Amino acid sequence: MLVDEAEIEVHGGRGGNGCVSFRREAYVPRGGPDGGDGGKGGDVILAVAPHLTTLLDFQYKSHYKARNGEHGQGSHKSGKSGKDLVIKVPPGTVVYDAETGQQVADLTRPGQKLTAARGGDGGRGNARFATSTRRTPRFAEMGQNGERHRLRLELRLLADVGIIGFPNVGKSTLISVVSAAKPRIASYPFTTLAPNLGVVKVDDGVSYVLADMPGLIEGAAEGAGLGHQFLRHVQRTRLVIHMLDVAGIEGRDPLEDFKALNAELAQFDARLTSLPQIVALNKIDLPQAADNLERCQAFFERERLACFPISAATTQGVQELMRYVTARLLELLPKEPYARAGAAEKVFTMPERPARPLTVQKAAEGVFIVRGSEVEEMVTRTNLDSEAGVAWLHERLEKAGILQRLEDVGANEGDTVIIGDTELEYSTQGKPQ
Ligand SMILES: Nc1nc2c(ncn2[C@@H]2O[C@H](COP(=O)(O)OP(=O)(O)OP(=O)(O)O)[C@@H](O)[C@H]2O)c(=O)[nH]1
Ligand SMILES: [Mg+2]
Repeated sequence: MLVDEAEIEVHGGRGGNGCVSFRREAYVPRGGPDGGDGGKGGDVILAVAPHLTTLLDFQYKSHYKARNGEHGQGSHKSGKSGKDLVIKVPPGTVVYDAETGQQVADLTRPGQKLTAARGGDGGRGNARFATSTRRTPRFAEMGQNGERHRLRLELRLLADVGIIGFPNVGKSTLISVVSAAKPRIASYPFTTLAPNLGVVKVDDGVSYVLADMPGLIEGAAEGAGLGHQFLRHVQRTRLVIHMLDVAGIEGRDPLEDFKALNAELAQFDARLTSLPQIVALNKIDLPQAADNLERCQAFFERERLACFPISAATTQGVQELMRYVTARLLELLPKEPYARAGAAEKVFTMPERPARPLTVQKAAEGVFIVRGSEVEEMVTRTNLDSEAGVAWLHERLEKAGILQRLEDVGANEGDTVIIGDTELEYSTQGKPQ
């Protein structure tokens, strides 16, 4: 079964921590700071792999994390960057941010990529914090957390032509006679559970992809039957062969089917109604077909729609149908050379999340809550186990005016201040470094 939807979580690697270190040399009692920077965390990247056709792998593994950056070391040695994690996806994968629902990438061609979760920056080593007034910084910056995103992947097959129709009208039979595809064919409805792709070869070396869709029924746009989840594959096609069982062997009327199915397409996505349709009146080998054939042909003539009486089973009329389909398709194809490979490389990136503004609030007696992207980042990049680290944080909170804001809302020495996930003690006195 073709798996065409998946949800995954991607997590960029954490940046390595900066290092606190001082040069040690014989006869030099107090060397200068020489702690190196941490390495950058690896990115998680989605890349198109042309040989893949399903999202099946994501059923078994849904969490992906790139490698962390290595910590910096003494003697100004930087940590190594974490390796990127490349996840391969089939061409036709549309990626959404699962939290916002926003489409972030449409990965159709080899060479296209999405940087799905950036790795965090490495922390700066203490050598970077030396100034004329602070010769021996005993703190360094911690690595930044990697980005984390939940993504929804949706596979939309890249077929040029789709065959649509009610169950059992003969769609799979047609693809089996015009391409090398070998779908299951049976005399009961809903035989096709997932689209089958077949390549149709045209005389002069051109070929195109034909997709046999699972049977659609009324209510499909709302989820009835099996067809609903496959309607989106129709969105990708350039034209559709709308197949009718003109023998009406299921006891249905072919023209009623035609109208009902188009109503479903319109309801699912209004743009689908603008796709060119070519009608195939199938099963003309059966005697009952004669009753409907003339009526149907007259109807489509009035509608100015090309229609072809065929028998997919005996292949009568199939060649004429496919010749016409090919000719229409070639008209519709973009003028650029018809080749999917070698197309321009493109790297998609995740949209920036808006920075959360600074807020400083009194939550309860003696408890204050500070929020905001920038201030929370300050805290996560501080080594709170180190006294010098805490003093450095204090210095930055003061510079950013946050201590003043806390005082304004009534914070007193010794009160609790919660910044992001971290609980701190309010103090107006910075500690010596
Ligand atoms: N007599 C006759 N039978 C046909 C013709 N085309 C298909 N059939 C038969 O109709 C039945 C359904 O054919 P399929 O090709 O499986 O139909 P489908 O539209 O793919 O059906 P779903 O996958 O269920 O939507 C099978 O028993 C076929 O042998 C035809 O031209 N003439
Ligand atoms: Mg079928």
